[in-house]
Amino acid sequence: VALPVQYNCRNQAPGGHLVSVHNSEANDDLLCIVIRFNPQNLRIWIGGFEFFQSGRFIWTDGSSWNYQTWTPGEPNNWNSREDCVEMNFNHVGKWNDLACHDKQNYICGFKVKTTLTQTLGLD
Ligand SMILES: [Ca+2]
Ligand SMILES: [Ca+2]
Repeated sequence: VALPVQYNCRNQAPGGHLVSVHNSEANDDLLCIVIRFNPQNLRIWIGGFEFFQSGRFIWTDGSSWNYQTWTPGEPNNWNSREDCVEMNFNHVGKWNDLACHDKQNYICGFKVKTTLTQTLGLD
């Protein structure tokens, strides 16, 4: 899957991935982070992408696609070339499918629990 920013996340830390969103609270939290740290440009990649033009979306971290909050009319697969997912295009807090090679900010997620467990295990 052509998802360049995913590699940036992997380079930040082992197990890093683009953020996945599984409920409205997490979606609101994410929105708050973006508003706080980059209010001049709220559009941002999240870790969803369309699975081989199937119309089905999945997360880059392999977690289940159990929540979605699309902008009305999206995902529209514009020009048959939109397979990645961004947040805050036209509607604040909502998602849009977009061509994966577009340059944009992104948020990485890390499995904090796993890291903590492994660190404690070494003590
Ligand atoms: Ca698509
Ligand atoms: Ca779209």
